[in-house]
Amino acid sequence: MSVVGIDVGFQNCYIAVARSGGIETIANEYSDRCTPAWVSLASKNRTIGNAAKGQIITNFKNTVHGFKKFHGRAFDDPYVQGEKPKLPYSLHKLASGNTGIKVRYLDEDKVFTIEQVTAMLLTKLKETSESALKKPVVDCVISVPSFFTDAERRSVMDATQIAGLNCLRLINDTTAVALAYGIYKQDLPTPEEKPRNVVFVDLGHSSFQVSISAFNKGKLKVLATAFDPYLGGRNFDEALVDNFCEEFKARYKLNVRENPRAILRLSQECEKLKKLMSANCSDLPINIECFMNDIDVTGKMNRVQFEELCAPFLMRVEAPLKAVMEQSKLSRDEIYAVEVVGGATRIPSIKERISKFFGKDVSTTLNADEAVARGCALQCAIMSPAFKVREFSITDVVPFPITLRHLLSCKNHAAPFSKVITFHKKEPFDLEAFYSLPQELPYPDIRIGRFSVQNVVPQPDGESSKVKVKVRVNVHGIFSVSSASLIEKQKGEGEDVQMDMEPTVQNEGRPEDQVREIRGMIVQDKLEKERNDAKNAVEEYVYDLRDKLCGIYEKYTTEEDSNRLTMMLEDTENWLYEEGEDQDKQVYVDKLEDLKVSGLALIVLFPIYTQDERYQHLNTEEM
Ligand code: ATP
Ligand code: K
Ligand code: MG
Repeated sequence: MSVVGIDVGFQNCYIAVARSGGIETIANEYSDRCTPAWVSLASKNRTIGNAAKGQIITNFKNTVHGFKKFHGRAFDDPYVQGEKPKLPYSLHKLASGNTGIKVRYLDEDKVFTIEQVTAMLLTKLKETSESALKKPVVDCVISVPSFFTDAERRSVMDATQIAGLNCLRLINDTTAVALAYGIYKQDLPTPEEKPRNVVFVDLGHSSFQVSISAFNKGKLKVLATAFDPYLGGRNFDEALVDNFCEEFKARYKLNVRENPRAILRLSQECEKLKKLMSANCSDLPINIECFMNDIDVTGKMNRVQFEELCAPFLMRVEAPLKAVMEQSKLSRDEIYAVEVVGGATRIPSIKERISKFFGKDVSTTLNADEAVARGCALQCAIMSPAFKVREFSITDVVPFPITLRHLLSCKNHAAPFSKVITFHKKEPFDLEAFYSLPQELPYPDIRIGRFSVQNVVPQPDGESSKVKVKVRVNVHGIFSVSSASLIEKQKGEGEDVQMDMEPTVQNEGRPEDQVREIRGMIVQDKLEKERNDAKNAVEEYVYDLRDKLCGIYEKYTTEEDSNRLTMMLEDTENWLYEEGEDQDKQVYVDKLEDLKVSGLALIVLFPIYTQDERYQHLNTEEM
């Protein structure tokens, strides 16, 4: 069993695994511990992560990023509609009403569901963990924002299934951080003592999350969560982009907004500038060569100007802090520490505001980028029978009240939980669950799901039967009707008989077809890689033999033969750029064979050897 924790960020993904030495954040094939949440589709293959991010300028229409919050969202949702004009790729309304992504892949127009796109990203993260652990990875724990609702969580679970992962738990970002904070603390209060209350703040690229957890030895209880689902580092980048778009319009007469490539380059530069400004107060330059219409642009900004520009966003930091404190009913002096994580908490004025609100310095004892992934891996380790880690119990909250005919859970109801509700019915019936307070949700869709309770019959005397329905919010934070039973009254003194029934869930299509499609894409990527490798082998052979002709082979070759060989290599090279640019794998394999076997090389080189020896010699390419 694998012990893997994955932080799937809006921008950055991190993986932590359990090895004998403990929990470790691992690096991908670029020796980078951060894998960008990017997927790029192309005419031959897909690239994912760092390689996909590298495609953004050349293949921007088919390079997908910033999709995390499309999970579970209707295409008509205001958030989706608001994002649409900002994206270099196209969104598409699916038959279900959900948001899909439209790209060109294998020279065809294709629409992928968000679950598939996230599954592509997850398969990459799965591979990275498999090469680190040197064994198959299936079991894992994955983080989601605490404000993700039922539909979003179900959608992420579907994505994990499509990717061939078994997600043992979807854990809230800030809860994962709380676990990473608490599990190794030796000095937590005993269960009888007053708990230690710690505030966790995570400001990522797309969202702002705050929670308060109460710690005692061996356990943590989340007391409250609050968030601004629309405040993150990206807002600061966008403010800078807006600023420079205006400036470049005035100074260079450039209409940057009309050029998606220029916008993408500017965004990248603005993000760099923003990060530099976290460490510098003085003027910092922005320079982009050949930005648009062959014009080089320059600009500058300092921290004071930046803070002025971003004042509307900075002002939004306080509300969630206030909300979480109010819900927890704690006073500020009952807060032991305020731990901040997430890349955007590195912005000095963000830290200042948090610290001013709580009247204490913020703590940065956790790794701001990796704490979520580490928490996920710890949760996975706790759930894994194969790994020894100290017991630590987590009680989370359901941030939004749920209604099922009558109110089921209040705000911040402990999670997971189960409840039994009794109905009096003569026939099968449907139950509909929804969120009670639409104004608190990040989007207007309050539906959770419809559930059918079948096989309900009246009592022998024609009266209604008592039906007990068990509902639960599971470890993933997902609501379900988990069981139903009909109570049959017995005449006289007899005990009532309980008959169990299987309630059916009526949520939309399951992801089997999508699983098949993703598997097909993985095969396609593999084939494309082999094709590319075969092409590269021809190219390498050309370079290699050319080098050797002027090197170690020189003294064995007559000038005439050498010239003929050089010509042959040049022809091959030209072929690679023209006709041979885009051939099937077998064509390259044959070409290489030709070069090696029937090529002039064999006949003219090494007259001291026999034909067989020469062949062998060239094949092993040693001297
Ligand atoms: P989310 O949590 O919203 O899903 P994420 O987990 O991908 O997003 P993080 O990796 O926590 O986000 O943070 C990324 C953000 O932090 C980006 O906006 C990035 O520009 C910003 N960031 C990183 N380093 C710095 C820095 N030194 N100064 C300012 N911002 C920074
Ligand atoms: K992250
Ligand atoms: Mg994050």
